[in-house]
Amino acid sequence: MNQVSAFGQAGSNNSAQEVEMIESDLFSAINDKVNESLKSRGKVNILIAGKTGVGKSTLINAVFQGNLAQTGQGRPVTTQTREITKEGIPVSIFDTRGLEIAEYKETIGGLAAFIAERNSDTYPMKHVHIAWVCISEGSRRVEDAEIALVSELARFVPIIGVITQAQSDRGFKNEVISIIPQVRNAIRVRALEEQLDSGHVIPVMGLEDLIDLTMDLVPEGQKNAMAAAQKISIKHKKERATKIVAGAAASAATVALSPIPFSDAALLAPIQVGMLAGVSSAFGLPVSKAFLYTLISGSFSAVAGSIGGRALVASAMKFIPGVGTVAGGMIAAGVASTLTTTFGMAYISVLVKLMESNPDRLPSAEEIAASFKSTLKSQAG
Ligand SMILES: Nc1nc2c(ncn2[C@@H]2O[C@H](COP(=O)(O)OP(=O)(O)O)[C@@H](O)[C@H]2O)c(=O)[nH]1
Ligand SMILES: [Mg+2]
Repeated sequence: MNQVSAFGQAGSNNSAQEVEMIESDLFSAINDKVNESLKSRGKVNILIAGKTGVGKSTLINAVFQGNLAQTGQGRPVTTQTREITKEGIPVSIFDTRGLEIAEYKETIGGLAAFIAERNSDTYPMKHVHIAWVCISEGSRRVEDAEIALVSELARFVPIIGVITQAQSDRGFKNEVISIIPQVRNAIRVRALEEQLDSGHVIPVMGLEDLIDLTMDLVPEGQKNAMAAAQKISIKHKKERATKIVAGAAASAATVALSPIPFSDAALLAPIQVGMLAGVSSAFGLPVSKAFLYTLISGSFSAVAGSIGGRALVASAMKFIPGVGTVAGGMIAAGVASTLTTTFGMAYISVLVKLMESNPDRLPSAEEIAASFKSTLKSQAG
């Protein structure tokens, strides 16, 4: 059996009672999976430290979704540190300045105490997971405050040296690494494109390298959140989402092995709904019940074809590959897993395509549903 036949079977006539059952299952699956996917995605906490004016806010806006530094909510956590957050974006930025002031030791002491406390919490989502220490290239100087900050923080958290407003290295990067060897690496970034006097425009640079290294250094439990919160690398979103699909495929195979007849549909649907929720959240989409509802009902209506009205959403359940076999009872483990993979990868390809074609904003639920619908339609033949 392939996906085509799964869709084919979906047209099989179910009694009204059966449709109702499926509908309520679908709603409870959506409810559960929205919460579950957000919970399992968690949140990543990033400290971004540097002197005022080095370009921290500009970097934050260039890297994260939602114009975070301008529009996020800030809340003081130490005298020189604000925690910036924004609803729906799974990151907390600890924006630290005050390295330029004479009493920088106080700044650093307060910050270290704050991180020490956070990172001794038993709950990993509380921890500060990584620090970006920003030094502007133009200054060509590593200050005592920066040296002191890094040596203090390196006890608690991996540190990346970020050389901001980069234009010409002339050995400064190696200097940074040799003066503060506790940094895992130093990365030269330019968060804004630059108009040179010659009229040349030099493009933004280094942000992908910064995200690659950050993805490497944050704990496994924070990688999905990091992939979701950043807007630089679709590659990382895709990689994390692919892992979620693989997990769902494995769960689907396990369910299909279950010896209880007729249980497959009921058990596979939540897995597949959960997979859609998980993939969406890895891509940084605002996962909500309404979003999933639009996605599922919208996507499957194409394939549902003749079925109209209220039965549409109910029947959506049956168009989830594998679930359509409800009438037939059990399906083979290999089939359940293959169908789940095909379905999940189709969804990922839709999101990648939409995000690549419009990198400046997130696609809406309706756009995603429409595109997913046409992809599924073409796959179903
Ligand atoms: N040309 C250029 N200007 C930058 C860059 N990053 C920051 N800036 C400018 O530097 C100034 C200070 O940046 P800001 O992000 O506010 O620094 P913060 O105090 O560290 O948050 C602003 O005028 C930014 O526009 C960059 O990569 N290139
Ligand atoms: Mg700032």
